[in-house]
Amino acid sequence: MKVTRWRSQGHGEGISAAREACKIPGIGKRMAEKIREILESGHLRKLDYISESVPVLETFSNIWGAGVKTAQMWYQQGFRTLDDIQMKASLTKQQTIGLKHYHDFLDRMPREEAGEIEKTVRDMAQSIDPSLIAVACGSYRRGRATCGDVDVLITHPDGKSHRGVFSKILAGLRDTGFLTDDLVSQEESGNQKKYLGVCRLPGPGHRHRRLDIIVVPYSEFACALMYFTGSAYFNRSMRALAKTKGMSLSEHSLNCHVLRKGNAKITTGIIISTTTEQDIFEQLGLPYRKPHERDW
Ligand code: 8GT
Ligand code: MN
Ligand code: MN
Repeated sequence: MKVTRWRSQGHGEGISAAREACKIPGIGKRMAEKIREILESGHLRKLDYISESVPVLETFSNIWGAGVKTAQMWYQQGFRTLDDIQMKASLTKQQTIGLKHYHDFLDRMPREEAGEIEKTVRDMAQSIDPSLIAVACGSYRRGRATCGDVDVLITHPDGKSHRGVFSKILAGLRDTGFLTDDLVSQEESGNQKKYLGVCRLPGPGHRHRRLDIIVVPYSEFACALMYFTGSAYFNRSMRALAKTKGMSLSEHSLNCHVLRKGNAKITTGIIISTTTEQDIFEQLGLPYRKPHERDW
């Protein structure tokens, strides 16, 4: 980055020496050093480093399973391209899958395809138990035209027959070749079970798609449905609102009489029974919002 002239904001005069810069309140030794470098060379090397690294870090952190820290580490190891990563980086199992499907995962699928994936999972679930409920949440339920992945939520209205179906559904979907890779085979959160993986619809021309499958007890269905529908921003503001009312909202339940000290919960409070999303809105004193009105 070329800097031809440096003017400090609000000080009018151009700065001619780092010594002068030091006198400006708030400018310490490090900033003064940078000013000196710019004055002497018309250039700040650190900015070159940042502007060169940003697109590379973005490319790297778009690999599923690689965060900003991993991307920075790879950059520091001298890697600059996905080929470098492929040949030289040491990858976790998830990052290997992420790299293999790099372009497929970045490509958002048309909602019609998400609908077919939802149906494939639902058909498999209902071949195991016809009463199982399976709905795609996330961006699909919010009515988006394209989806980054498919988030299928599964439950059973009798409150108990959801138990044991998680592994059966996955086994069934593996046997038909629909599931191609597992990222997280089983993540448990209380009574909820979550699978994160990769699927591909049969027939030519289909790409690999990210698929999440979550099985929950029916008593948690409404809260899970709302949580996995999102958007993440919507969820955050709903949780913040609940907090202001001495309540708490999670993917498991809506609780009241929650005692907090600062940000810390002292008591978990009492679970309010919620059968539908409407119940949650009502308990929070809000008018109902359809999924497509939660897309912000
Ligand atoms: P997408 O089309 O990019 O997949 O958009 P999405 O369907 O809205 O996002 P997602 O990553 O598939 O997550 C599904 C829902 O889970 C989100 O809408 C959001 O409401 C909820 N969710 C959170 N927190 C988190 C989180 O930390 N990670 C993920 N993956 N999902 C979260 O509220
Ligand atoms: Mn999604
Ligand atoms: Mn998801």
